[in-house]
Amino acid sequence: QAPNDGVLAQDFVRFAVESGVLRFGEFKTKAGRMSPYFFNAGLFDDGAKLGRLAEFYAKALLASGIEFDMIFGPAYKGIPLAATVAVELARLGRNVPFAYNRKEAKDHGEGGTLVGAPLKGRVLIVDDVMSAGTAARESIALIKAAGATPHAVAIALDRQEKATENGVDVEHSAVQYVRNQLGMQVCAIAKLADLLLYLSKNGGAEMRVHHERVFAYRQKYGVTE
Ligand code: OMP
Repeated sequence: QAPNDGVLAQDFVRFAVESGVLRFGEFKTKAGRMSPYFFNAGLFDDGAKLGRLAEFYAKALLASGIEFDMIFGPAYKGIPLAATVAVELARLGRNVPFAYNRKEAKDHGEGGTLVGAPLKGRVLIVDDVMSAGTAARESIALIKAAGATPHAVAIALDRQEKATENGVDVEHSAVQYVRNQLGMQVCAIAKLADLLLYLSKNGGAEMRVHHERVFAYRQKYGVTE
């Protein structure tokens, strides 16, 4: 991990909380857990916020040293993310091809489900959040089917919680599975541990309550790093 990771992660958590993208309350996750926090990347909903978000991804990626030949954005939420990250990387001097998929196959015009550059070489998947890893598995299968190599994943937030397999909690997180079992590299701008650090450092009674709840959630569903 690059030495500036901690600073970038803290800046990012602050940005997400202040933009109202990272919220506190009671939310049901895709895996059916009641979570005291939720990160909704769809709320980076204007040009300035989206541009800043892309800057965080690009900086985290460059600091990670991960090598890749192209970028893939899984439909739907991954599409604007991957597109803006590709633009930002080009701005920083690292221009790479970019592709995304449709959820529905098109039977006229150009046809198929893939749009953009042909999938080949080491592909970097850009997505929002990884919890149980369902979304990542779908992208990996799609990239393999196209004859390319799913090489790395970039996400904004690693929730660091137990993955589920056939509805049952397992001991590892989705990110750990992708790293250790699939041998892929993962770059997360921030993770649950960074959120807890932010909540513990940024005083105020309200933040203390959030910290307690998020901490209790990690005790129940979290994994060790
Ligand atoms: P997995 O596909 O199970 O890894 O869950 C990731 C997806 O969960 C994301 O792509 C979102 O649709 C959703 N999600 C969030 O966006 N933010 C969260 O904080 C938590 C989830 C979630 O449902 O787990």
